[in-house]
Amino acid sequence: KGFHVAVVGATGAVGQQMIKTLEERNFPISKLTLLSSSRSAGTTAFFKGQEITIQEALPESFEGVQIALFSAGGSVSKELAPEAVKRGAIVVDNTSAFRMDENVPLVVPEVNEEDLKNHNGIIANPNCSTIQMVVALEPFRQKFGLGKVIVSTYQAVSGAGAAAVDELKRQTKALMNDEEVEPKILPVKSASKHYQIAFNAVPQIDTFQDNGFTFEEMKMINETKKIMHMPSLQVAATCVRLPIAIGHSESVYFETETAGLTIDEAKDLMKNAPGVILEDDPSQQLYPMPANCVGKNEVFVGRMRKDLDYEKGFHMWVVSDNLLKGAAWNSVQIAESLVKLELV
Ligand code: 11C
Repeated sequence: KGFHVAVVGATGAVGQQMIKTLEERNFPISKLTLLSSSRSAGTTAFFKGQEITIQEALPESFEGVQIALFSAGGSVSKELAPEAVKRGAIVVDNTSAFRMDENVPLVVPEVNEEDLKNHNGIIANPNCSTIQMVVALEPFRQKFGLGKVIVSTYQAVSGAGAAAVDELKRQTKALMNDEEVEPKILPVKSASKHYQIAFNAVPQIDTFQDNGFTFEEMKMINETKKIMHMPSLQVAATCVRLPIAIGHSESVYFETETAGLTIDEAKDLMKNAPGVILEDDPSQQLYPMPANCVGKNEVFVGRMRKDLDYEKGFHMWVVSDNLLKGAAWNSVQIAESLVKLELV
């Protein structure tokens, strides 16, 4: 027994990881339909040794599909996710198209799997930088409550797509050879100015909002509140792009609501937290780094410290593969939860 699953955006950086993750997890699949824009249609991808031709995503492509994983950009989701639902599919959408829609659960299974029970056909997968942070914060929220969260991110270029990774590689090579480079994609493809990412740090991810925060920062703020069911949680974010291909890192400061948590207990909480691997031993120079998290599904936590001035304040360093837990794995994990909860 298995399900008819579709992957929309099958040729993209996340779509490819979705196909790989479905295979690695041995997700129960009776048929896999791979869909893309007309531009990439006709190319092929392998699933369990079988070559599958990628077809153009059209409304009728979803006839008979039970689970559709979308990662082809917000406009594709807005147009085609309702068409898939109309034809009986449950959609897990990796874009920001429906995340803040109150009829759409925004789910990280380690945090709010139960919200899946309220779905109306579409389930949203949060932004990558939000996902890894809430996985690490949730055990603290459960036991001691959360008062405030302040995060600064160190994000990889693959978050901006495969073309941004190419740009980083080409720029790095060119600069090493003292050649001129013209940035074309980062920080935001559609923006009027583009900046060098090689050997640089760019404090802009996505477009600026009227309040001075970027859209990426507002995603971290609003999505965290929704996932944790804490509309009045104080959250602030500063999101920065670094010349790293894969793996987002975050410096997270948080305050518990109740006092009394010791640093040893805080580390124990992370050691036993679902989806978390604690790598924290300064005596051995052990801490998470993006280069070590590539290809892994977990969220890695280290550099845990109690704040020196505020009794309820803590600091930690949180790293994860942005294409896996941040995108493809969280989507497949949602699909696994749907099966487990008999919602599909
Ligand atoms: C980045 N976090 O690193 C973004 C990518 O809303 O799913 C993910 C965009 C999203 O650029």
